[in-house]
Amino acid sequence: MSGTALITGITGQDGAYLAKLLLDKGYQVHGMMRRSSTETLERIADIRDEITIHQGDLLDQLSLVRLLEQIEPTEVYNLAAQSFVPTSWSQPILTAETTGLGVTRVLEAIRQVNPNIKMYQASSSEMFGKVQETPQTEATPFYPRSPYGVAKVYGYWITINYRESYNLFASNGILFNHESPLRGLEFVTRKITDGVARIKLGLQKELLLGNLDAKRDWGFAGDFVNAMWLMLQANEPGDFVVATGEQHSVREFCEIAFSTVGLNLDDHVGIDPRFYRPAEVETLLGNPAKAKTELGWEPQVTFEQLVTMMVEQDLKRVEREIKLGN
Ligand code: NAP
Ligand code: G4F
Repeated sequence: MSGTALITGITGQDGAYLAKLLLDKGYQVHGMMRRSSTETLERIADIRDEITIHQGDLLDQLSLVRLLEQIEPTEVYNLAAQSFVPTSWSQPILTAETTGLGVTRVLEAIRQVNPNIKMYQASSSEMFGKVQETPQTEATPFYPRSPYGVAKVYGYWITINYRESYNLFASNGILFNHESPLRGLEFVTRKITDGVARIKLGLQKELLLGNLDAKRDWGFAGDFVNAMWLMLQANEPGDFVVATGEQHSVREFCEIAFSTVGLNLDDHVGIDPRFYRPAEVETLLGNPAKAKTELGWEPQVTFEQLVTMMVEQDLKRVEREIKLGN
């Protein structure tokens, strides 16, 4: 029997993929979005009529309590966050309030309104930061390297604390980087595929990036949201690494992206130190063995398929924009 789900952060990349997945499974899907003076529903435009959108904010406790009372969800997916690592240095307090304390606000609202609601917390591989072992598992100690990473460590532990203190069904997904054509343009993968499309179609000549040697375990967002759902269907709550188990550098991502359209990265990529970070996470590689064994989860899309999919979608979008004169 399907249930009623509330997704915070429904306007984001993962919110869009998760909403589609839950609709396919027969859920009633509700999304929370913060008030904005401009429209932010672009990623969920195609399912807008099948979901219910409510205004609320992770910074506002009462809005969360009211939503839970009104919607009566069986599952809450807390995806909302200030999620861009560089912004966490320029706005560390906001990041702590949203990405860190926001988790407590959701947990408190659940505890107060209905402690039987199951909760998914969007924890992150950024918590491993300056990695203490490779590959990273659920047992690897954290060493966050940004205000974002520190806020996510807080969110992780407060989720476990509410699970242990109040017996809530609350699970952490420790998700490694996951991307898609819906990824924000400021993240490196989408910045590259958008840049490749614009260079191929003659709109720009150069793509300026930061650290090309950084390595990430990149997967496809559509695969990763399935792991979120599986965590809330398990018999017991828990904490799970969700990753592909394969690592690539930013340079390798560029190489494949440029070669997809018959271009060479050396002719177009420049380095701009403005994109270096005060403290870098040089390498991340996850071991998803627990998710595979206990949840039966495995990624479906390969790294090469992911890069190609993103380049092709950006080419189509930029071509459309050119035709429309944007
Ligand atoms: P995203 O595209 O940046 O989406 C973030 C969402 O949070 C947006 O809907 C945003 O709304 C919303 N939001 C921000 N501040 C809010 C507030 N104060 N109140 C309510 N909503 C707020 O992020 P994503 O890639 O989908 O990631 C989803 C979650 O997973 C995040 O918590 C992220 O930190 C975490 N995560 C992501 C990855 C990854 O590789 N993608 C990996 C590990 C963990 P607006 O549209 O109004 O900005
Ligand atoms: O794409 P990024 O900005 O993602 P980052 O910092 O790994 O964070 C993402 O993944 C986390 C999971 O580990 C999430 F929790 C988080 O919310 C977010 O989704 O940067 C990836 C790497 C970094 O090492 C960065 O230094 O790419 C390097 N990079 C090189 N040039 C660049 C650039 N990053 C960006 N954003 N822009 C560049 O020009």
